Amino acid sequence: MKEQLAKIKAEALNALESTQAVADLDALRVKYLGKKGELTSLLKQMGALSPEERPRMGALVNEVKANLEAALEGQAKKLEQAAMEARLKLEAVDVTIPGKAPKLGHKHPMYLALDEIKDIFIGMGFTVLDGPEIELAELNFDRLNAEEGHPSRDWSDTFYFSADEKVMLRSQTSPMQVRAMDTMELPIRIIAPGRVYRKDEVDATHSPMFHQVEGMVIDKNVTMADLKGTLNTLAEQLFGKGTVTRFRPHHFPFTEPSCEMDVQCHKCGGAGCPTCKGEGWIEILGAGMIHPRVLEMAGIDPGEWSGWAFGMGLERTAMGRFKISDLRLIFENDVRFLEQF
Ligand code: 2NM
Repeated sequence: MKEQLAKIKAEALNALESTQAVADLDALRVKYLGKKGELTSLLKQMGALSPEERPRMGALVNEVKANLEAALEGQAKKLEQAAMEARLKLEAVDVTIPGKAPKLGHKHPMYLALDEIKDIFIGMGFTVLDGPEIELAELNFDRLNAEEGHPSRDWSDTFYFSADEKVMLRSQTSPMQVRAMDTMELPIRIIAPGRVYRKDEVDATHSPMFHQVEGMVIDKNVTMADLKGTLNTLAEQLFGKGTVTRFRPHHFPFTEPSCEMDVQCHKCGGAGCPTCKGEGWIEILGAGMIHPRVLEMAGIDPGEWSGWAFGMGLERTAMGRFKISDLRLIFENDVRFLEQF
């Protein structure tokens, strides 16, 4: 029986040492110390011993039991610690790994084009004005010499808010020029960039919302020469030194005389190519000397003051400069498109 006890002890300690997980320990506990375990069955055989041997054997079995319990506990601690160490290693945060750089956004191509034009005019002493997109038809049309019945006022071209056609989405930024004439001290040098709205069907070159930059100068002795000088400077700064321009007669209700400015095609130098659609010239903007009636309606004496004004569409200029073939790309805001600028 003694030998049996020694054998159980050796076996148990051996098995214990090679356990890898806490769960294995529970199995060993059941196997050796459980109700049907090997030590228990040994105790059950003690009836066969003499009364003198029984207590000594009992003490020996209890000693082995205590030894095994202590060994189980020790191994449990060891395994737990190993598991903890493994977990700590696994979950360790390496603070020396470089961080993920945040993805920075950037300006939309529309605003790159706009900021460039703003900078050019600010450099020439102009002030940039911002104003409402919901506008009075009075400021958008009447005060700009486009009276009742003017074709641009037709409801099929204009987003009115009600049948009386008094309030609308501005179709141009020129109402800002009227607001400037009403509120600012003369002389005035301003540009008014922003969104404008017209009832156009969407296609590669049209959108019911687009961007304009308009501008105006009112001072004493302002002439067409100032208009040409300033707009030639704009063309050179946008398209490069030596850019050739031409001014063609045109008609606008709010200017007299009126003109359109073309720049000679920078691609073919005027010979005609796909960029300029074989024309040799690319239309950039409309302009003119402010109509005396427009000045009068603002309470400005056209005998004392004169001025010039211009208006240009931003999308068309940006499309030419950034080689964008379809206007819709500008407004879809697909990042794969926007990332190219
Ligand atoms: C254009 C073309 C020509 C223009 C005129 C005025 C104002 F208010 F001073 F009379 N603002 N903008 C103007 C002149 C706009 O757009 C093609």
